[in-house]
Amino acid sequence: MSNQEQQQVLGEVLGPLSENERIKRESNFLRGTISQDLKDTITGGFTADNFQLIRFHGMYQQDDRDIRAERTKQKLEPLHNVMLRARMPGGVISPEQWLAIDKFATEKSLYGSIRLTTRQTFQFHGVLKPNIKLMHQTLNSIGIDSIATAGDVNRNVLCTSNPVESELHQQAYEWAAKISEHLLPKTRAYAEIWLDGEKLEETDQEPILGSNYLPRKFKTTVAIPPLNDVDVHANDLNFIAIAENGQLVGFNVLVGGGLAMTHGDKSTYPRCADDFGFIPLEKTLEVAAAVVTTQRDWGNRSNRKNAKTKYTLDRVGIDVFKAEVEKRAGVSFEPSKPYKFTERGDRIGWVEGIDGLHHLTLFIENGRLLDFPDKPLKSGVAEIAKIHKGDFRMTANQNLIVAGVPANQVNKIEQIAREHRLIDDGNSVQRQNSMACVSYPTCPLAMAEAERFLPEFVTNIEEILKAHKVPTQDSIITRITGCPNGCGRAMLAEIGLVGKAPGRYNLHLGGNKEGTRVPKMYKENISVKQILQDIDSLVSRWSKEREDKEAFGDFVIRAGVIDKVEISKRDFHD
Ligand code: SRM
Ligand code: SF4
Repeated sequence: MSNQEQQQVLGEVLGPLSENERIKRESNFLRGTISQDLKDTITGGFTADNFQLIRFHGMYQQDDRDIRAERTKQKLEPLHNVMLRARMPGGVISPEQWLAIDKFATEKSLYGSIRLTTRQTFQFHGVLKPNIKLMHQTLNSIGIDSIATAGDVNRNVLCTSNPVESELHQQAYEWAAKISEHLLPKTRAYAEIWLDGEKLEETDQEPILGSNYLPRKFKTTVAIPPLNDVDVHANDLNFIAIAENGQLVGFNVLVGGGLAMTHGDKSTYPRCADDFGFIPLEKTLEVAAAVVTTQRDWGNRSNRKNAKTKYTLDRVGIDVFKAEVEKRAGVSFEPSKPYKFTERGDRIGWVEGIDGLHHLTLFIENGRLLDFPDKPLKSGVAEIAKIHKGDFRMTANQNLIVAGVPANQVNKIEQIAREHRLIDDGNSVQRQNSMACVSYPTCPLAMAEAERFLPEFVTNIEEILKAHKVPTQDSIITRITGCPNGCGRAMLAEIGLVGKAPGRYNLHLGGNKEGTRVPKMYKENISVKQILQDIDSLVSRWSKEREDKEAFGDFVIRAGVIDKVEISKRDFHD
């Protein structure tokens, strides 16, 4: 049944299909005319539909917004380049792969950085057209691709990072990789265009995604309680690992999370995922495919702002959606098995795994790995990669784990990390629990600074906490996002700033430590000075009135400063 027929069955016709639907339909399974565009030396950019289609191949066309006006004045086109986002299920990368991506970023990108993202992978920023094919071929030579890390498909599958409980982590990671493979586009377009793959006679087939792909981006995680380091409620589909005697036996399935909204549009809102119930391990791939195909067929293809799974659930009803998934997967969800998330951030520093290996989580502020004048972070990781025998794990909080270190290498790796300021004892717990999206200068959608503003903002928060004598081990999960798309996951923070205009943000309060509650808007479109004044007076009250170890996000709700968001559709905007 087509999407429109399905919508009629559900009693609704949602309007004419969006332009993106035409682009996908006419793309010949995501090929478009990308190959021709690549040879066009008149422009550094991609033209017409290809601008959108390269996203399905893991790239976005960008330009440096800091120099855009100056180039326009000089009658030059913007300095078009691409940002590439790699596919790294579970964020696992070997030292050999690391050294190769480090070399490419240094030699062939405009910024020279490796940017760890909030979805456990890395991005190159600023790759010019003549280097794009080389980039894909370099990645391919080390077993990395960027298929489906953007566009209307299932994105990079996340998995809880820290391999302390090694066996369970290994099993969960293997499922993340299997789910990623299962839901991946099957078109040969990527191989043909970037890797000069052979053109086959037979037509491509997309049994799960369909020839029109999904109505919108789709995000999946595998989480291992009690850690919610992947922030499940930002995702369409989540598999919560349930273990018995240290062995994975199945998953609780959570559907319909997502954080984006549009300023001034009340039909959009951040939303936590709903619990569908427990499934045994052997049903995992069927359930993943059933959720994806239900969203594929029922998602809104007319209005992209209401197209994600969270809106489909609220439109058709959670029970109707769940029943359809059960039918398609041939499964009945059992009642969810008990589990509890207790924390979110990464455990910075060393931990010893049950297998006796050691794991070092490095705090990388904003995920930006670059050689800063006083902090040669990128070189530091490369030096570690030269001697490290385990692997690296990128976390969903933009940090990096040096995983699987034998006892006799701990001191050496620690020494390198300290020499390059990858370990800095001066970083407060507050700083380690703060995060921002990329925003300026590369993000075309940015409305206010985020990554470049975060360090200074955190210093201000640290001063406020100190002035009110908040114990140093206590912190407030603080996140900044340069626009309401929410890439820095401010919509699951205790204090969330959402960019409105340069120097102005909406201030949200009331998320919790576990990441299971969306914060509500406290004040709209206010200056940084006003934000700091408000936080100062609220922290002052919190320090005096908090109960026992009450967290800031819980306090502001109990004290009546802000209302609790229980059901987003009902509570978020009221
Ligand atoms: Fe994002 C678009 C960066 C995680 C919601 N995001 C973008 C783009 C590509 C801008 C664009 O469309 O041209 C940004 C590129 C900036 C740059 O220069 O690098 C961008 N998003 C990022 C990253 C790099 C932020 C970071 O600081 O780490 C994250 C990359 C993740 C990855 O590796 O795949 C990133 N984006 C997120 C998250 C958080 C998450 O998934 O945990 C969200 C909110 C969760 C969600 O999806 O609801 C998020 N990004 C968006 C949206 C809004 C989607 C929507 O539902 O409407 C957009 C805009 C869009 O899709 O139209 C967007
Ligand atoms: Fe860009 Fe907005 Fe995402 Fe920040 S939240 S990276 S400004 S799209």
